[in-house]
Amino acid sequence: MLSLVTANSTLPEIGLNLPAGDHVRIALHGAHVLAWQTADGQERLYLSPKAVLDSQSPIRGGVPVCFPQFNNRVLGDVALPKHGFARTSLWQLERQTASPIEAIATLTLQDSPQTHAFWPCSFTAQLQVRLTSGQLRLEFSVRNTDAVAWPFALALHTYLQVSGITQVVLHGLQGQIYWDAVQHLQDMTVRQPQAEAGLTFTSEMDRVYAATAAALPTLVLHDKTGALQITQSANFTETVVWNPGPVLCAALADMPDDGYKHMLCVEAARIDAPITLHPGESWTGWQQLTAI
Ligand code: TA6
Repeated sequence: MLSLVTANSTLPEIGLNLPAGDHVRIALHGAHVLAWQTADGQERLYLSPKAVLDSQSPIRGGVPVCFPQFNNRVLGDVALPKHGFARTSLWQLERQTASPIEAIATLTLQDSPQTHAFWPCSFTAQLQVRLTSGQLRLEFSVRNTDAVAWPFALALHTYLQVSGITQVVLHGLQGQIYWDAVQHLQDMTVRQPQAEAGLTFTSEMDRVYAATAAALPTLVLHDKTGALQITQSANFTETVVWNPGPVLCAALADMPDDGYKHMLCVEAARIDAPITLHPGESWTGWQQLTAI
């Protein structure tokens, strides 16, 4: 038995395990990946010790699935909750498979009276979580089961665990054009290219980098404990890099004051050009994390 379902009374979750020790925990609430440990025992994702695990609230850390809206960037006429409703919806475990070399869980969210209270659209969304040795791959798909077309935006809002935010360096974004939400929150037209080869973190950062197919980022996060390669499918046209820094972090009720020192969000996102799906059409995109 290489994978198992566990029942936590407040937050039902699934565990995926490999014989060498790689391990993933996924909550059905939000199809939220809570933790990913590699065989060396290292936890690769950050989950806030103050995260609210009540099956209602967004969970601070792990991998929130932000759908069908990113942040508060309104889609059409519908006012959706920040980062959409997928992260606070109860998903179903569709299937689970395991072999000595990989363990996979597929979770599904379908429109329902609960989702219609936020968004009047019919859809089936899936998150496939695939664990192999030293690697975690998250594949999100969505199908329009409606009679009309609708747009959506999306992010896999991955919180990576770091040993110390001021000591890590993110490589792979040099030359990429970005919007800086800390400096230019009110003006998304201000864009600039990333000058440095290695991005370092000394204060709050909230940037949306363009990731064109021609220059698809293969990012490498260097930490003193090792390195992590981060890749995403070309149809995720942006990469978001976020760290709240000390001031914003202290204002987040579900973060310890020094939580910002131990996390960095590197998100595969589709923000600037939302996708319009026509009836019967599907979209699939992925993010992959590899310990190197
Ligand atoms: O992806 C970065 C971001 O959009 C930031 O602007 C920040 O608000 C963050 O997400 C976290 O959002 P949350 O709603 O989870 O507090």
